Amino acid sequence: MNAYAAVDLGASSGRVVVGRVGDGRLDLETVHRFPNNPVRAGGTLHWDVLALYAGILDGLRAAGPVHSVGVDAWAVDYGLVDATGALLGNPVHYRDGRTDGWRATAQRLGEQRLYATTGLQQLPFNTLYQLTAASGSPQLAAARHLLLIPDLVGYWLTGEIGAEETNASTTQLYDVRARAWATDLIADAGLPTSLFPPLRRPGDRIGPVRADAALPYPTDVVAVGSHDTASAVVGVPADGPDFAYISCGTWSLVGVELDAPVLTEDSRRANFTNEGGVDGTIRYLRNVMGLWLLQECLREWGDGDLDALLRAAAAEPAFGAVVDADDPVFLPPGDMPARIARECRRTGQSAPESRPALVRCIMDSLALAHRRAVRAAIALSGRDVRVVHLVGGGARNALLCQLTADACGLAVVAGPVEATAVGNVLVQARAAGALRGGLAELRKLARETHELLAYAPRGDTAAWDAAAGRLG
Ligand code: ADP
Ligand code: LRH
Repeated sequence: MNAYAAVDLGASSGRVVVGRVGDGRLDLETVHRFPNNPVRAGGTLHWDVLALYAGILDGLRAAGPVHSVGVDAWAVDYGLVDATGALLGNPVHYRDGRTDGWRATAQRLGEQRLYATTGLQQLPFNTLYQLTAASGSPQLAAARHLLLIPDLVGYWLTGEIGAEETNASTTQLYDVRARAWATDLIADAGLPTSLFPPLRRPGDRIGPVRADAALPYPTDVVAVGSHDTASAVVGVPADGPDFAYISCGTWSLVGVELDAPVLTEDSRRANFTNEGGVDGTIRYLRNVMGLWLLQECLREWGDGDLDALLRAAAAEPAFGAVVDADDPVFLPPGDMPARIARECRRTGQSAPESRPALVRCIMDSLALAHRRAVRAAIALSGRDVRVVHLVGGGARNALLCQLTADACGLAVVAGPVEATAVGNVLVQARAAGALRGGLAELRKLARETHELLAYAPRGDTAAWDAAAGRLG
């Protein structure tokens, strides 16, 4: 069996997972996990990208000989490198406030034109708005190449410059139908088109790992769905096309897989995105604020025992208070319990009085947001949905899985927790010729090699309708 290393950088942690593929088997082993702790310095929130790279190298050393390495990470963020290849400043975190004036840029370029070209949802941190916020800066003036986070890691590992297309599709500077950089839009945004590297597709070989990485074995880097959500969607263990997915970690990415983008006015107004998937598919989805709400409360409370807290939350009465999880007020870091309490009071509810009650409020609110996004995805795409696949770290949260099934009125199948690494490894194995077929064949292997948990809806629809009504 060949071994492949999946480097998966999430907003809350990074990991290196070794996947062994062959004879109908897919064995995964997480060989290294490291924290991803953003750092505020000089008034700006940064990713600690060198600490992440050090974690990646440690993980690849621990992995032992692998046929290839694939790198995926969160979307939209980037490093700028100059003509000598030097990184110009630390990549800025998408939760930094520098893009607060994004709407003026959107209006100048035309919101309808932006959607018609890129199919992308409006999020304040889209690469377009990060770049326009940085316009006139010395870094941008000195920049020769823009490298999205997985492409930056690929560059350090191989010396090769490029942009993998699933992640390029999240920049709002990529033409979703032409599958090419939207050069007119880039120029109209006042950005040099030369910044944007040649595109590569999942499965393309990027190059051999350089001696400089000091790995104890030779190997190649191969492009995967380098947007973590694109790899997670490959790892969804669906049987047939009539499924919705929730890739549930720091964010919940909620949607369906389509063959072509939906660029209607209704879709634009619902802020649904058409991101590029592996094999030319479209990930038609919405960003729901996700377990970020819980992560930030835990950070405030000094972490603690998550299992015990979730058990206590399950014993709390349902719908004590609910908030609109998607409210942009929750986007920045810090002060989360107080912000949630404020939102409860602002909407005429009493704020949760204990930690378990607050966690229950988050779980009910996330389940409601999942329901809203699943229903909108179905209505806007016309896709039949029989089952909701919930993958990522959230698949470990039985309360959230059950509440999501109840709220959606659909069966939820939970797992794999490491769907992103699964999708990353499967695409590498196919590129190596060890697997054949399309996404259905790759998913069959994910399904047959992972324990999945099914949650049936418990039928209290009226209560969920009433709770949804409270959000307006
Ligand atoms: P990301 O890739 O965005 O960093 P993950 O997919 O790794 O996120 O998911 C992380 C989340 O998974 C955590 O914030 C936590 O809420 C949830 N999680 C992880 N382990 C458990 C567990 N044992 N029980 C419940 N939830 C868990
Ligand atoms: C999830 C994710 C998501 C993006 C966000 C920035 O990790 O990639 O798909 O919208 O991070």
